[in-house]
Formats: sequence, C-alpha cells, structure tokens
Amino acid sequence: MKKILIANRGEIALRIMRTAKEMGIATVAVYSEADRNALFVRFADEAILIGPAPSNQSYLKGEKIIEVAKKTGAEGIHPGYGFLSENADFARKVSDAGLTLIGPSPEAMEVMGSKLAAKAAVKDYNIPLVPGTDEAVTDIDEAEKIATEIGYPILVKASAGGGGKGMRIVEKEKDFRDQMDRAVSEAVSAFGDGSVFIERYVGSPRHIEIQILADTHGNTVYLFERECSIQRRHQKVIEEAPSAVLTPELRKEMGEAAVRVAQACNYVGAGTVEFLLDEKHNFYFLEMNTRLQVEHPVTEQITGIDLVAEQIKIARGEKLSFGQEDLSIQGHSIEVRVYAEDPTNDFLPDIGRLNTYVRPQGPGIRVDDGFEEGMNIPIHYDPMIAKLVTYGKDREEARKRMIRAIDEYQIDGVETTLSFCKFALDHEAFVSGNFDTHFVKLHFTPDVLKDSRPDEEKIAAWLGVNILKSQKGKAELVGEQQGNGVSAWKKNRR
Ligand code: MV4
Repeated sequence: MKKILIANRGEIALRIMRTAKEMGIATVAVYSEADRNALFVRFADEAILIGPAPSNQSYLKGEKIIEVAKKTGAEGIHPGYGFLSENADFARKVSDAGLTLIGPSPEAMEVMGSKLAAKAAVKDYNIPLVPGTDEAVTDIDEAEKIATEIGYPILVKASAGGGGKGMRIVEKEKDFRDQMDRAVSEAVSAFGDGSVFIERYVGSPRHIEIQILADTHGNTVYLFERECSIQRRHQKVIEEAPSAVLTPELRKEMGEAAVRVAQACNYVGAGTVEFLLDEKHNFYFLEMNTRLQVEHPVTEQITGIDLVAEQIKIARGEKLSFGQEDLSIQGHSIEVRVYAEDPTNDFLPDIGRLNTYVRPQGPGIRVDDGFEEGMNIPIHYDPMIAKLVTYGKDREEARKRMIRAIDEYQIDGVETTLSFCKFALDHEAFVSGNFDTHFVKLHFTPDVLKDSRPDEEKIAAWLGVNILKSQKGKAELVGEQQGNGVSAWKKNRR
C-alpha cells in the first residue's frame, strides 16, 4: 500500500495521515465545501472536493469516495470513525472495486451491528451476558414471564439500537406491556426494525471496553481496557486507561473474553469490545464496535502501540509483530473531549470563530485536533474541537497533568466543555476512582461552574489594579498592544 484515501475529516483525518506519513504512505483527503481551509486538507498529499457541507452530500457519499480512490490510485481507504466506518454496504463496495478497506469485513460489521446477532454469535464462546432473552420478543406473554423471572427493573433494548438509542427501563410488572409496545414502535420508527429484547437492568454499571487487534493469520490480542464511565447522555466525556478498579486477574479475564468475542465473528483489524461492570465486579458483554474509536489514544499511550499503524499493517496482510506476552501497561493516560458546547447552558453546541486558540504543551501532553486559531467551527458536523490526552507514570500524575493542561488551554470565541472537564477531574469521586455511568447526573449542575466566576472577576479586578500600579504610565501602551478594545483578561479567559 503506497497510497491511501482517508474517508473522514478533522482531527481523525489528521491523526490517520500522520501515521501514514511516518510509514511512507501517500495520503488523499476528500473534503466538503465547509472544509476547504481545514488543516487536514492541507496536510494531505492530494485533496479532492467531493461535495457540499452536509455529510449526506459529502462524507457519506460512498460511491463518490470510491471513485476518487480509483482516480487517484489509492489502494486503501481508511474510514476513521463515524460516517461510513461501520457501514457494511460501503465495506462491500470498497472490496468490489478492488480496493482494501482498512477495517474489518462487512460480515463482522453486520453481525456486530445487530445486538441480537452479536449475542447469537458469541453463544458458544463462554461470554458472560446480562440475563435476559437472546432472541427478539415475539410473544408478549412469554416475555412478561421471563421479565418476572429476571426481576424488575428490566431494560427493553432495540436490537438495531446503539449509543443508548432504543432503550427503555421498566420499573414494575404492571408497566411491562405498555413499555414494550412503546419500545417496539420506537424501534420501528427509528431503525426500521422493531426487534427488541429484554435484559436485567444493571443499576450502577461502569462502562469498560477492551481494545483488540486481530490479523489475517488468526492472531488476536487484547490491548487492555479503557474506562469510559464518565459520559453525559451517552456521549463520552472523559476516558482513561487503565481503569482504576480492574485487578490484574479481572483484566486478564475480560481481555480473554474480548478476544473470544472477536474470534466469534472472525474479526480482523482493530476493534473494541464493550462490557458493563457491576458493583460486584461481574462483567457482561454488551456489544462490539467495529472501528477505531475516538478514545484510542489512551490505549496508545499506555501500550506504546500506534493503533492506526497496526490497522494499516493488518490491512496489508502482515502478521502482528507482537503476541499477548509482549504487551504490558506502562503508566496511565487520561483523555478529555473538548467540545464547542456550553456546559452552563445544557451543553448547547456553540458554533463560531476560534478567536484565540492556544494548545497546552509540555511533558506528557498530546492534543489531537483539526483546528487553528481564526478558523470557524462548522455547524454541519460533530462539535468536538479536540481530544486532550495526558500521560503520567501513574493515575495521579496523569490527572494533575490534565488539570494543568486544561488551565493552559486558551480557547476564546466559542464556549467549550473544558471547565466541565476540570470540574470532573477535581471531583472527589473521580480522584478516588469510585464512580459509575451516573457520575455526571449525580454530581454535575451548571452552578458548580458559575460558582467560580465571581472569584475570577475578583482576581481580574485585583490584577488590573496591580498592573496599573506597577506600570504607571505604561498602562496605555498595554491597552494599545492588545488592540480592538479587548483586554488581556478577556482574551485569556477560558
Ligand atoms: C445496559 C445498562 C444497564 N443494564 N444494559 C447504554 C448504551 C448501550 N451500549 C448499552 N447501555 C446500557 N446498557 C443493562 N442490561 C446501562 C446502559 C447504560 C450505559 C452503558 C454504558 C455507558 C453509559 C451508559 C449510560 C446509561 C446506560
């Protein structure tokens, strides 16, 4: 593979191209009209405009993208995450065109795209599942009996759902029929597939996922876990590796289970196996994500392995150059997702121009982003500005480094979730590692951020007075240097 096309945009397109460059592989970017001036377009060796801003007229145009790959002589296509990355039809069209998708087979995508098919696939592989039905509910009387056996509350899930869509909690037996009816009609309208199943509701779970790599020669390894419990409405906010609660024994057990899940669907490439971990540290397989994930950097930091490079080598048919015994965890890594959203206003996306954009630097910091100062955040796509990743010899070093990095990050022009991330990292529950998927709901209200503002203003006033005192006469010059009436304080405020 001498040239690859990246069927994605922004920070992930850049991330993939950086590795390709290191491997001596030329890169082709495809971009929409909204991304004409984007960094990833300039970073690529070639860049082809594929359509207007809306994704369905650009980044989701599979056939157009394949056409560009053929025209430019790209042999492989990396789909990144989101967009076409888990689209089995696209994967099939890529291989029908004589190109290589840097990702798993369409069959594996299909099996894991359906929760019920995924459960069926792992049936004979000794994988722990949450107690429930393993087939779509067709007989409501039968289902009600099973629900009573499992015990309430139970959860109704749409087979075609994902990311929390198509789930309903049923608290009591008397609500069962009504909630089932609603769940089915919701699933029909949202996914065009009314298949639902039921599970025991695990009340306070952690979300732990295992990174796996599988080559085309039958070798599969796990690259340990990522703890992703700190999320808000199914949107992950903070991820870390390793988890603060896994013992070496549990880590091995979950890792080996994840490898069996991969084997159950003849998985090839990089993939992630999601588990729920309950309060007693029982784990249950939920689903498998058949793509590279946003939070992959924390795994790269603690294992020293470039997951994109491994994806490319696997796609070239190479054998994994390491076995399970060669892998170990070194240190600790935390990632926060920096979104252009206002945490004091229900996380409303805040589009606009990055008037100030200065990244944190220094030891143990990695910023994966796709923007520069002066650029606009387009409204058409995910509002993620950056992934801020820290690394430390242990959890506490990585955590303190993250707080330092957040303090150093200067973003002005749009509201961001940085203040919210800092709140979470400072919270006793995060510090102790004693949290679950309810962390945000349990601990966050907008006033925890507003509280710090009067102090900031006081400090600003104090600073202002003291700068004036110490610089008598130079004060006007300072004002001039800042220009356009924007004070240094305003400029630097985050
Ligand atoms: C569950 C659960 C509790 N019990 N299943 C949410 C997304 C989807 N991947 C599965 N999800 C859940 N399934 C049972 N039987 C709780 C969740 C859940 C969750 C899981 C992972 C991360 C965040 C979550 C937030 C709310 C609910």
